[in-house]
Amino acid sequence: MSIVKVLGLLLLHVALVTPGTQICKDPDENAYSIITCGAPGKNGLPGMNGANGAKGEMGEPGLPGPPGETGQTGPRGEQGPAGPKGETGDRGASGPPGLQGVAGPPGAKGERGANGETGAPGTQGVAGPTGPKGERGSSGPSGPPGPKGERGDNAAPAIESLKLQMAGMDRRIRDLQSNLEKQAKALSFTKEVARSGNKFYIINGVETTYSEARTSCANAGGQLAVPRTPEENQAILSLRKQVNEHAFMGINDLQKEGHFRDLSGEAIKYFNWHVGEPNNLHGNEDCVEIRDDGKWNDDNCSSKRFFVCEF
Ligand code: MAN
Ligand code: CA
Ligand code: CA
Repeated sequence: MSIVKVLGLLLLHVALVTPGTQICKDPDENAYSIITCGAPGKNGLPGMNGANGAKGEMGEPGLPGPPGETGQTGPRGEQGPAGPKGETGDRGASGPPGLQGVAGPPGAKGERGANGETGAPGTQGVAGPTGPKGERGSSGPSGPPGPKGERGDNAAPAIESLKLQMAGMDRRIRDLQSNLEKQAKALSFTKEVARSGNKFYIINGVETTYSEARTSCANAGGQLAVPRTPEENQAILSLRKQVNEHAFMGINDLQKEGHFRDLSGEAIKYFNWHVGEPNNLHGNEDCVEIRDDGKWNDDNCSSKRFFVCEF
């Protein structure tokens, strides 16, 4: 509470105890005035100075003042810590040569050297066993003519004799030739003989087993016929037609099933099998026969058949 207010309240207390005074409040000044309700009094003496007010609040800090003057140089500080290690300097010049070192340990064994030069020939070895007889060499060149022989006997009679002999042989050959031509014509006259090239085929009209047929042909100086070409097959067929039955030929697979060979054991190269043949029916057909159409069939070797021989 301000000092003015305190003074006001004091005056009010006096007024309340003084008759003829009234306390009036000034609304603008929010203060109390003492109004004399009697005759106007004289102005009083000016009051005494009031006591000092309370200390005000601390103001804002002022602006910084100007820099002071440079002080005196301070004493020398203590030595600082060691700085970082510098970079490696340039390499120095070579020093003087050192003393000679001690000899090192022996090195590893070297590689094998090149072959030496050929030595002098050794002494002759013992002769080896006799080798096999070599093949006969080719004929050498003709030798020089021998010395002239002594004069012989007169050759004229011997030559005359030879001439006579040769003339006789000529006659015999001509007779044989004409005889053969006659026989060939006679054979061609029969239906049981056929010819293809230099081969004659003959059928004798006998039925027998394959084995006996083979023997019969051989005994006659021929063999069971083996057609090697369609022409020869045709010649054999012409004979088979004379008997109107199948006829054995010199082909079989007796040695190995399915491998048909001629009587010398050679595999045949010309075939004329009927469709479906050879079928080795019942597992028992190893001998070849020629059918009425010229085609071939394998049949049982024990069957009795006509057969054709070739000469
Ligand atoms: C008969 C025999 C056989 C032949 C057959 C064909 O059975 O001649 O060899 O394979 O006929 O049908
Ligand atoms: Ca067979
Ligand atoms: Ca058959």
